[in-house]
Amino acid sequence: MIMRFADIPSDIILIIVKYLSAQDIAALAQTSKVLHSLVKEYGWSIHVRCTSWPLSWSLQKSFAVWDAYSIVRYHTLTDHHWAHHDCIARPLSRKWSGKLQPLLASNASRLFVGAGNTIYSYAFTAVKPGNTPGIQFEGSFTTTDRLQARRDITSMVTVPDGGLDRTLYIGYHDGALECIQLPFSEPGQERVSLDLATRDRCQYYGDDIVESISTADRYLLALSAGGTAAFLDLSAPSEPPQLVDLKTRGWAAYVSAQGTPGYAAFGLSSSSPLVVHDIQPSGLSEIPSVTLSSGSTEEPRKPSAVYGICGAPPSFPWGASNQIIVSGWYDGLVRVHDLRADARKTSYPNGPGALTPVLAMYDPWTFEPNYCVACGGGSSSHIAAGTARHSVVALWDVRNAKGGWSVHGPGNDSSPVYSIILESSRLFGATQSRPFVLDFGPDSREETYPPLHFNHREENLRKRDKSGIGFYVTKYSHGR
Ligand SMILES: *[C@@H]1O[C@H](CO)[C@@H](O)[C@H](O)[C@H]1NC(C)=O
Ligand SMILES: CC(=O)N[C@H]1CO[C@H](CO)[C@@H](O)[C@@H]1O
Repeated sequence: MIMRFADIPSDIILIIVKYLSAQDIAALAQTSKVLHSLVKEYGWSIHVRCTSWPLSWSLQKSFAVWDAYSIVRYHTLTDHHWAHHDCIARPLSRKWSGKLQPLLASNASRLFVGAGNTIYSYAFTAVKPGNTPGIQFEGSFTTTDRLQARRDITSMVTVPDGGLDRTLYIGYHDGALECIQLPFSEPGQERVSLDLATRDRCQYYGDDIVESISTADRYLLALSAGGTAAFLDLSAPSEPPQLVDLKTRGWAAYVSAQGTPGYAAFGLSSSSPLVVHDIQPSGLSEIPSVTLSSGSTEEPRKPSAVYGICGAPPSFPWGASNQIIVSGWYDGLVRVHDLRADARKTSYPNGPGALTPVLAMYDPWTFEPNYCVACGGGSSSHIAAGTARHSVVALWDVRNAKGGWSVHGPGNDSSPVYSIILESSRLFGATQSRPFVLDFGPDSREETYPPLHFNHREENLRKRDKSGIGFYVTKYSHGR
């Protein structure tokens, strides 16, 4: 007996839908009125449930109220824009005076920019389908009354605070670490002074710079420039932190709490600049369990430095795993190590094993150090690196790592990109002069972003892009 497709019961079709791509489901919906309404009613929501989507803090509030079709449409158009290197480049504020080393942090409600003694807060707006979620300037806060390099913010992360989404851990140049809950203020109010009397500043490092902070679940890990790690359990706030001396210049800390054991990864200046310490029930291990090597076979290993470390998102193409570590190196390479790989070469007896990278990438046109790395983007398959010069962000799709490309930030500052956050459709970055966004999502409008007030010196921000919303920026591909 020949069964016609139209005779297949709807519940069977909906089981098949689970395995289809968005494009296939859209094609299915075009074949008949019955299938069109079946897809409209159930198909898209099944697809949304069965797909592991890229993380997007700035979209989360809108997606919570959007219908399934609108969410799939947004992601599909975003992935298409990523594939075509098509984004809107836009500054989020006017140029700062002086050269700052800003930091970015975000949660489901806000993007925070810490620069000098100021924390700028940008709120993510919830919008109806067909619009794109906005990023609006909310206000700014100052951590000291006077501008003083010693009091500058040098590291910053968000921590869960029961949904208020206004709590940050901040590390300073003078060695202080503090937890700040930003107060509510009038919208748009600038430079609201944070009352020092009510703040709880801890000084675990003496006057050593707090170079990097990372947090996961209940753990907070801070690393000083002098190479001391402070490991805190936020669920036991009265306990003093565990201090681990890494005995070399410290740059980057990254903590992962999922899986057993969790671990801390450190970026250092050393001949073994990237090391992993396990988190044991008794605390952070004093010695590394594995060193992550550059992959170079030269012996002895040349000293290098690792400035940025991140993990992979749950929807990464290699599978959800906390065992993937992405790092940005001084020698211009971005390396990816997989702790699951068993090709550990023990280079010195009784020492920790050394793991070689599973992937290494670089921008062949500028061998600049990488200051920061992030993972996510379209299809969750991208790695981004903020490089040391010309506000260049380098991007690679791990499914085709040879096809990388780079883009200069809007304003084209002759500055490093100090900090980046990568979501599905948006890359937030910050140079010495300004925070900016590269937006790969659809439907952006002028009102999506904070209004721009330029001063006459910003000649690199005169030329608008073809959308008229962003600015013309230089892009180039890494291939010949
Ligand atoms: C940005 O700077 C680079 C090099 O510094 C230059 O090649 C490029 O043309 C500039 N792009 C724009 C849009 O000004
Ligand atoms: C990047 C980051 O730390 N995001 C946090 C923002 O806040 C949410 C809760 O609202 C946390 O789950 C995220 O981890």
